[in-house]
Amino acid sequence: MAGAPTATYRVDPDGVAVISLSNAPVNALHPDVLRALFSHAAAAHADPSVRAIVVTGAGANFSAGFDINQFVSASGGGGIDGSINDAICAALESGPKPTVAAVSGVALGGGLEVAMGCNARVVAEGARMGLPELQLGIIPGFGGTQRLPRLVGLQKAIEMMLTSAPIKAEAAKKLGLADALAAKQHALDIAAGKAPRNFSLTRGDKLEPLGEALAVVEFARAQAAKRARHLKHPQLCLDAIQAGITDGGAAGLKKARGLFALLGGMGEGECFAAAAALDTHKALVHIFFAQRSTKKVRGVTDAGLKPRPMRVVAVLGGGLMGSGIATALALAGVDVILKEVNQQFLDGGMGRVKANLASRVKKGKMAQAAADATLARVKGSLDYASFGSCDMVIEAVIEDIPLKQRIFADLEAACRPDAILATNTSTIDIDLVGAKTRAQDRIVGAHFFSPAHIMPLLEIVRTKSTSKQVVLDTLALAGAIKKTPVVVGNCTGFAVNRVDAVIAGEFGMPMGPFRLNDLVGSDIGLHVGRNFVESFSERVYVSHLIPSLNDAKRLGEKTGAGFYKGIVEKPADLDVASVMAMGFPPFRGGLIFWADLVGAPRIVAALDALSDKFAPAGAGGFFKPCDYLRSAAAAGRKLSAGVVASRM
Ligand code: 3H9
Repeated sequence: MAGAPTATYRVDPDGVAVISLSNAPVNALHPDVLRALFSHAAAAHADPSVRAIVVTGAGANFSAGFDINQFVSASGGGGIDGSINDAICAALESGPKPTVAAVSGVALGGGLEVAMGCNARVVAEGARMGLPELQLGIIPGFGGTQRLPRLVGLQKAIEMMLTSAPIKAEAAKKLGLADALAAKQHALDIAAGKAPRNFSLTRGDKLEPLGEALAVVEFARAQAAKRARHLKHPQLCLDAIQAGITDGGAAGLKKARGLFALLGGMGEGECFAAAAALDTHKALVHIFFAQRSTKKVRGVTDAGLKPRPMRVVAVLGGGLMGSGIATALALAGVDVILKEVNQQFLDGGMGRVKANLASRVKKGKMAQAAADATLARVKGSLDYASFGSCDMVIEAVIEDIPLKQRIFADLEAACRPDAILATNTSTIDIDLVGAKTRAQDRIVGAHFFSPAHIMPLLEIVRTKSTSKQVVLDTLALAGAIKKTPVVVGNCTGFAVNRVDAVIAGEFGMPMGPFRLNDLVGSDIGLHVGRNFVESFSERVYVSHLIPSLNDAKRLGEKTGAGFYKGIVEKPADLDVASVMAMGFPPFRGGLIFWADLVGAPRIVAALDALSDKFAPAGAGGFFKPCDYLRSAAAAGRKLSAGVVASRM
């Protein structure tokens, strides 16, 4: 179990006091960590045996910044009084002893700001440093808006803040954000006057002359407004930077200061507090935690199981989807077998993988040698001969039920009994795909979004029979190939929604066929369908879906589930899916979060008005609010309070 958030302290025989930020896993700056940091620094300054101070992080990371949980919980500053920024100046920047930050892993947000408060930074290979606060809808609040421009120059600093992108150790050294290689020696060199002691709040050598600097800020303002005209917090960040340029670092710092205003304390912090008060901040913090929560699935990730390594994965089908999936796997170091039905299709698939990699090289995302090594991981195949080596197979052929069923039966014969058999189908019931397979527990949906090597979401669709181990393994694979997983129940969700939307919304029918089926009931549909098949067999084909819905007792609204139901484990999963697959703006927090901000009554009123306008006869059609929305509005209940309940 992780220990309580704190900072540890020791004084080494060479006279260097080492303060280590300690809050696993990423040394987030919980108020208790900050309190301990400042109190140890004060002790070190007061101790005559201490010649210099090194601030570092316990474990692999320096610090990932201020503890984001504090923005969610109202527990506030934990009793800290005074200003963090004043404390950084007094304890780290301008105290009697020189301070050096020893950075490894990540120094992000408040973590980098603490490091910049020190008189020098020593950065380990592979470290990443950045100010990603804008991604959370706030601005750097521990002096980053003032110190970063003075350390790396205004243009680079603005770019780092507005894009939230971290830079690597090598770039930090080139830019002047990192100073030297060995933290202790550097601290002692500063103490002995052999190396300069820099005060990043007041130095000005990297800043452009005033007129030029203001022009840079103006340009950045226009760019930020063009990129996202809805967003106010990038402008607030630029306000704070501008104040530092016109009035000096100390004055700018005051303007950027805001922790205590946010946490109910005493600071001024106009810009920070203004950003923190916006819904954008709440939405982005929600998405931060929601994305991480999708990796935790009750009954699976807490079941004491360990994910099995996925070293060899076969992909069936080298079309757009299959080649994208193969690319994503190979990029993560997985050995891939790409199978096609003939040489021409196989050449096409391999060509697409090659083109995907070439595009990354062209964009500067990877070197040619790395692309060649990645391509070498993908082996083409026209048969199942090598499938005995596979840990997993992902089928990505055309949406044809009999074809998929045949393939899954073949896979059962060709693969090891413990290999996972996954389908990338987006429209077909997974139970149907695997209907002719004996080992139902190893069948799972792995639904990628096109282009599969770029889109960040992976829907993991589990059936009633999919084993926990298989879900866990697929979750781990998602992590390895850098996808955000969302585990959903077996249904035809998004695709069904789209079909209904097109037919009802665009074509003008009052209701899409799937919603209509749920309203009438699958049992009625089955009965009517059989009659049709008997009477008009030359015109009507036998439905595979309706009988299986009946078998699963998914009769529609009368049993609470038909084509539609709540299919996710928690509302945040829908938020993540809407952001990562549908392009829903993250600064609105995802579909359900946003709907709760707006409120069910307002949404119902708007939908009713649209229904009246476009379906005055009363049918309501596409715009008619569903019963769930209407009942939430009537009861004053949040939508997120009820979007759970996979009844699998
Ligand atoms: C800030 O600093 C504001 C200041 O300027 C001024 C304030 C007044 N706090 O992502 P992972 C947790 S704002 C709390 O799965 P990875 C995370 O929730 C901050 N928790 O791992 C997860 O918990 P769990 C600015 C945090 O290796 C666990 O750590 N900083 C924080 O893929 C592992 O995270 C940022 O925006 C945090 N700051 O990526 C950086 N950071 O295991 C945000 C992480 O319970 N963090 N956790 O699900 C990141 O970008 C990534 O987490 C990081 C690791 C790159 C660090």
